Amino acid sequence: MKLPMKLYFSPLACSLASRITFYEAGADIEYLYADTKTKRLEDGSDFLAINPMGQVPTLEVDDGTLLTENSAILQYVAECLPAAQLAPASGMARAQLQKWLGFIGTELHKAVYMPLLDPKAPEAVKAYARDKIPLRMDCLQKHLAGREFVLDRFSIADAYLTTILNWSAAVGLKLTPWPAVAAYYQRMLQRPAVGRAVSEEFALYQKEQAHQSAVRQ
Ligand SMILES: N[C@@H](CCC(=O)N[C@@H](CS)C(=O)NCC(=O)O)C(=O)O
Repeated sequence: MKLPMKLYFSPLACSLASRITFYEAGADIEYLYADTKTKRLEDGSDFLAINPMGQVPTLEVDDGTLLTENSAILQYVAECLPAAQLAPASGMARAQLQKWLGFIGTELHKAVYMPLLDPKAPEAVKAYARDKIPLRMDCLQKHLAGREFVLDRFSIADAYLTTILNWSAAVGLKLTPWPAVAAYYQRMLQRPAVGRAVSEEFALYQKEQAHQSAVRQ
């Protein structure tokens, strides 16, 4: 199914969660590469004119409306694709989804992984972020032990969590002390839509790295 939407993305960045969501739902959209370092799109135009934060994901819908922030984008996309049942509709189940999107976005993405990924973050900042790992991973381990998904079935929370856990190797975070988390991550990668999204973006990431090192020389 083709949807009139554009996703501004960067390979293997947190925008991967939206790609996973679209693939899980069997929806086809337009993907536009945004360089989050230079804040330029592939045609050289200014990404800051589209998202003043210069961040991915940024979603553009057919009337030109722009939506930013992972949590909002994922919930909107899930609502546009109800047959895929990627988000509980209401009540406590919906609140639990929002709780996990909040946990993944603030406690994991921003508090732990972002400072560790950022080459500009001073060592003291990275040490501060590393200190936060055990409590947060222990919580995740406890929740995922004996569960297949974050909620009762695959949801946008899984798309987001898999995207974040996918950075673990890059930041030197071994998941082995948290076996339920490690097994969950491997299980998610086995899903055809997730595997496809990750491998496609990995190829794009390698291309981006090769381009950036060529430009530096
Ligand atoms: N609060 C935003 C954060 C998004 C974000 O941090 N995106 C990163 C990639 S994972 C980015 O675009 N970084 C470039 C920058 O912040 O300049 C959200 O949840 O969507």
